[in-house]
Amino acid sequence: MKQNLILVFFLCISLITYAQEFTPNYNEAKIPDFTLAALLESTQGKKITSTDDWESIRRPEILEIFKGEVYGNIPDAKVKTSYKSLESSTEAIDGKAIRKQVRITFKRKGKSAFMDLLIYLPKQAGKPVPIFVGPNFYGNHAIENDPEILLSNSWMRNNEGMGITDHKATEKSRGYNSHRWPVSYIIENGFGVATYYYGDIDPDFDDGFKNGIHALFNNKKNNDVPKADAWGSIAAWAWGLSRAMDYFETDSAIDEARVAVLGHSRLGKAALCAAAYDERFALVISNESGCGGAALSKRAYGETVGRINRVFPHWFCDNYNKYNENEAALPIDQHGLLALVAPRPLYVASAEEDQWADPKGEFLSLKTASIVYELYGLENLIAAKMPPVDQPLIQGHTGYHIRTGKHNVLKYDWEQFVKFAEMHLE
Ligand code: GTR
Repeated sequence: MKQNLILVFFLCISLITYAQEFTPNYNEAKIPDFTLAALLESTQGKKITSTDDWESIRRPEILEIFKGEVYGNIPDAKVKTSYKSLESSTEAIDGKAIRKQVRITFKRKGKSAFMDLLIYLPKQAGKPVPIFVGPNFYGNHAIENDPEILLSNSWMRNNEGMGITDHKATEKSRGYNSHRWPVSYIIENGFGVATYYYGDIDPDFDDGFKNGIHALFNNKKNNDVPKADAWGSIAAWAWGLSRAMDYFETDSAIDEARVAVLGHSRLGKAALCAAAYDERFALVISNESGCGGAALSKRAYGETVGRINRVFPHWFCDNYNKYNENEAALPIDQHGLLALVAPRPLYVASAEEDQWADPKGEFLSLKTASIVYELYGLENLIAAKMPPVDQPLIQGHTGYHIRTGKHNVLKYDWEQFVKFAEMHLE
């Protein structure tokens, strides 16, 4: 009897595992037929023919869908914010740059959280500079081999290669990701660059909203159970970007009207979310943001909504689970998110070997969103074909490239981002 029970138990476990096993589709012929929601038609069926109608009717409708069904709503409640300079220097990056490390502390109802913003600015600017801002994966100290960057003490995903065990960073990770952040190159081109460690705002694991910035907004009455449309981690990381923007507004060396927000992968999703929710960002760059970022979900190519929600249950709001293996029911696809960026310049980057993120789905999403740029009378990608690898396509306010290689951010990607930003922010 006991043996039979054990057998039944293992049978159940293997059935559950089998049911959850995921085989991505990489075959264009197997993509389901799908229809994308019309961007220029309201839910009531009204044709959107002017930018006024877009801004007053359709854009708010689409934004509400992303807040209610995808990334979740950021609470309205105010937090008390203060800034403290932790360190600064006018001799950074071989004397070419100013470095600032600013702690932004958030307080609410007796709880507090913080994010440390690392900023490099070109030295001889003579006027407020345009700046790139994006979150980073392994602490500010990992983005540049600069001994003065404060080593992060925040919870971190373990990474053997970087010497991160027990969720704590060590000196070994200093500068480890500098290939993703060519600070010197950015500075030489007249831009500032700022970053914060994403785990300061929300450690990247499912903790039921107990830590990071979520903790400040927990609703005790609700026994800390978030509502189905409450913000997940991506919206929290986006919130952090908006707090960086608040800081820029107080720093006279930075031109807050020329801020380019960018992110890679899950942080690319966060950058797009930030730009959709907060219109102060002047230019947006998505690097290989894939599923739940720039890519069309209804293609279900590579990573899918169901798979992302199961593996990363804390990233999106709970309502997003409705679309697991059910993309057809999505009231809007990710082209709607890109459209929310319009008319601000928008660049989407893919990599050939990053099929998991569906490069073609990222391109088609941008192309479809271009109809809103057209409404603004701006040159766009609406009639464009997907360009060959390593041949960036920039048409007015929209840009796209697919480069050779893997899921990563390389100097090549930054060269295109800087070129695009020079066209629009300089
Ligand atoms: C993957 C995830 C992707 C992407 C990536 C990353 O595991 O499936 O959606 O976000 O992580 O952020 O590196």
